[in-house]
Amino acid sequence: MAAKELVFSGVQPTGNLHLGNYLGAIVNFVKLQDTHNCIYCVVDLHAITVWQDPAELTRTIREVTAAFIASGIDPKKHIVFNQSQVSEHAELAWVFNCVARLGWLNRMTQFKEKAGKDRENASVGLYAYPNLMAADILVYRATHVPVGEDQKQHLELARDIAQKFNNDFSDSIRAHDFGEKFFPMPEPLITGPATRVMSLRDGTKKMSKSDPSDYSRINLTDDADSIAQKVRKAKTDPEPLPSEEEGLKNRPEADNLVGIYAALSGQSRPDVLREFGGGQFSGFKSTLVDLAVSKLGPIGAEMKKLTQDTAYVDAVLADGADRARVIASETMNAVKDIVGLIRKK
Ligand code: AQP
Repeated sequence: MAAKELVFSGVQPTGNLHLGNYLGAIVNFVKLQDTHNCIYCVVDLHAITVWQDPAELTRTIREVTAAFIASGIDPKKHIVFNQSQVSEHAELAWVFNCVARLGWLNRMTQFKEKAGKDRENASVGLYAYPNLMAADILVYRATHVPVGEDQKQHLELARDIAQKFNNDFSDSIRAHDFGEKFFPMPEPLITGPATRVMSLRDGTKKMSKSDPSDYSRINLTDDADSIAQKVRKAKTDPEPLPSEEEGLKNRPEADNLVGIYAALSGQSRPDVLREFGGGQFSGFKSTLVDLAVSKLGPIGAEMKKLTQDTAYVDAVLADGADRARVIASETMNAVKDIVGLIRKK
């Protein structure tokens, strides 16, 4: 089976979706629909690697689905579903638990950051998270994975797992007529001027759902007043904006706001600096507020509308899961044959 180009990516339903999720990932999901077959997943099994309130989890699964649709993802042309409805993700993850090496997982910086000092108390799921992520991608034998910069290391691990599986089972892969390699090497797509959106309160920290300060991020459901307040309060420095990119060095907050403006307006950073270079932040921030409200306002409004129609959202997820399962079960059957597990035929 030759690998065709296929896009897969996921977003965790773990709280407020923010501008980082939108610019780092969802905007690119939308663009790729024109050129690729795409599978976009609400990765709820990843969410429970940290305890989630059950009712809140159900709500956020629907909210992320609504964000996908409100941002312009077409669930009829492409596939949108939640991970737990396709059990092959968890099944393949187990096989990958047996392929990946402890040493590989020990190097994952996200686990170290999330587990913090109390590592003994972190869930086993949080530690094995990258193996499940590799399974998410490879159960569709996806070739391209649009993600933000923070997911680069996990993508490299998925490639290592694909390669080790292909090597460990090379004779069996050939014997079963799957060619030389069963899994493709998934390529990360980390593109655009905002692959790492930083906190509005601290330009050296990633904008994140779990930051205790709501002023650190712009949520997709924020209204115009909140967006305006957050942008006006965003940390900056006393210097005017530079006219060239070189002038953004060692100015993380300025760099972040310019990147956000560029990504929202569809311009390059040099274009933005040509327009605003030499000016004060106050003027730049006012224009940024107008831009952010005009881009995010309609998405937030549509999300609110969609989340009220739970029957519609649940039907989208069920339909997507049915279509995803067809592909995933084919891969899982092949994996069982390759590994030597007996399955019902
Ligand atoms: N700040 C960011 N800049 C650019 N891209 C980002 N992504 C997340 N934060 C940024 C990208 O969004 C996609 C979905 O992320 P996720 O929900 O799966 O997980 P996350 O990275 O754990 O999100 P958070 O906000 O950072 O959550 P916490 O606070 O729990 O750590 C991914 O493609 C990710 O790269």
